Amino acid sequence: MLVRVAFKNVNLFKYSNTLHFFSTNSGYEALKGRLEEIIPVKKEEVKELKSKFGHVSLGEITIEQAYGGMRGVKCLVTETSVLDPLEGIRYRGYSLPELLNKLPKAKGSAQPLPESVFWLLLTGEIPSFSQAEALSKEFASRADLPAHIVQLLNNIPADLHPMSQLSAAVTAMNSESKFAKAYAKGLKKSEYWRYVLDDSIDLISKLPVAAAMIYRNVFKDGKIKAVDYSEDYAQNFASLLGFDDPGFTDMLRLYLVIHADHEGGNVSAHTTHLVGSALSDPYLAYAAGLNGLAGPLHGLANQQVLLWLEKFKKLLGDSPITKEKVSEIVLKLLESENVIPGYGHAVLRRTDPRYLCQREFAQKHLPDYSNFKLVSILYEVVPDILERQGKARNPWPNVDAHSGILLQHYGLTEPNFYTVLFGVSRSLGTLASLVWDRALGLPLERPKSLSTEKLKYLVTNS
Ligand code: CMX
Repeated sequence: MLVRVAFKNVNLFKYSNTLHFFSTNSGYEALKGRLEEIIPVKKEEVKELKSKFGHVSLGEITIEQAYGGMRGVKCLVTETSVLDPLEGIRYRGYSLPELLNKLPKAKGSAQPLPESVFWLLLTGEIPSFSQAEALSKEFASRADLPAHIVQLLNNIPADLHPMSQLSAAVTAMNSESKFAKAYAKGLKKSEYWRYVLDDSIDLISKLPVAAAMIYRNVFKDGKIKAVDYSEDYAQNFASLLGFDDPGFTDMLRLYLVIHADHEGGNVSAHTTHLVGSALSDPYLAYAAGLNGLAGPLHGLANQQVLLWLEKFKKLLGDSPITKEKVSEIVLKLLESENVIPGYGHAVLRRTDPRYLCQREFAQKHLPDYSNFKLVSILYEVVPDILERQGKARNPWPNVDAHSGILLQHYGLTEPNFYTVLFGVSRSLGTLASLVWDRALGLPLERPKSLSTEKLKYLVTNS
């Protein structure tokens, strides 16, 4: 039976019989089953590590670090990925080039299925194609938004930033939290992770629909297609946004894979972990993470890069692009702007491999695109300038220096939507970590703070 749910500006269709079929099917059961085997083993490992080596110091913390954003302070445990300053991110031990090679690919595509990243981050294992495909179906089957979220997104001011709209929608989705409901009734601590997993899968499933509604409402005609239960996550996301070019979908797959996780200390991951530690449900925890991602020094940098490139082009005018001219304009912009967006990183000390994956994609699919040529010449010029300026510890480009121009090439030309795409992808890593936080029974996070007065007292009395 075809049930048509009509909302202001939106047409959502759902096949109730298909929904029933997939709700008993089981990307979810398969993933939960595997975690039921893995979690007790890991818990034992952690118990032994703590009992034998719990006293081992991970290093001193200096006053400089306390004032300096806690750079380099090793005080968090995140199972899903580890970031090396020189080598870049490894998801469960795999570098990005390894992952692009090993993860199951979408049918007829050279790019991996982002759903396989969720499986990997949760279990530490590369899933088979059929395991990833079961997750595609699971995500599609849970994609419908509750009516009050549709209403909220249709009534929210269209000029509110898309990230604020997404964060508001995710916060309000906590009406659906199975964790919050079970907790209110009384839930054993050892059971927390199951509900957090269930909520996380629901949220990951619904994010593309919420994001696409925001895109279609703010920038297009407010109409949105139906989710296709036979398609994978990125294919559905692309068509909900209104793109039918297979090149766009492939680029989106790459985008969703490389933005998914960046260990635990970055603002979005750390915030999700911190808020989740208060046993706020996954919706509330991830909405907090999204609010952090919306800052210009973090995820919003992908929007800022495009705005910066526009200013650059205005100053360039009709002049030919030479290294000398590019240098001159970059220096001029540095005088008026605090930072060159897309360059530098709090941990990385070389070019971000996420940048390099996108560069490789562009070299293959859009080598003659003018914006790609511009980004490439900036890559030759900006690091020298930042090095000569002598402030930035890392003069090399990060992920955000490249992503916007890929989106521009395929026709997604609205920069203030870019961080929303980052927000959909980052859910895969932060929510996988949240499941592990609860599986390992990590407590409320509550570090100690000191005042300047207290620090002065400590140094003069030590
Ligand atoms: N352009 C100009 N100056 C820069 C710079 C850049 N791209 N990156 C760092 N600096 C400056 C800092 O502003 C700081 O200056 P002050 O001492 O005057 O405050 C100095 O160099 C030292 O900073 P740092 O130790 O190298 O960098 P941090 O660890 O403090 O910050 C980051 C890292 C990413 C916030 C910073 O490099 C930056 O602002 N980059 C531009 C914004 C950006 O691309 N953010 C996205 C990061 C990736 C992501 O999370 O999505």
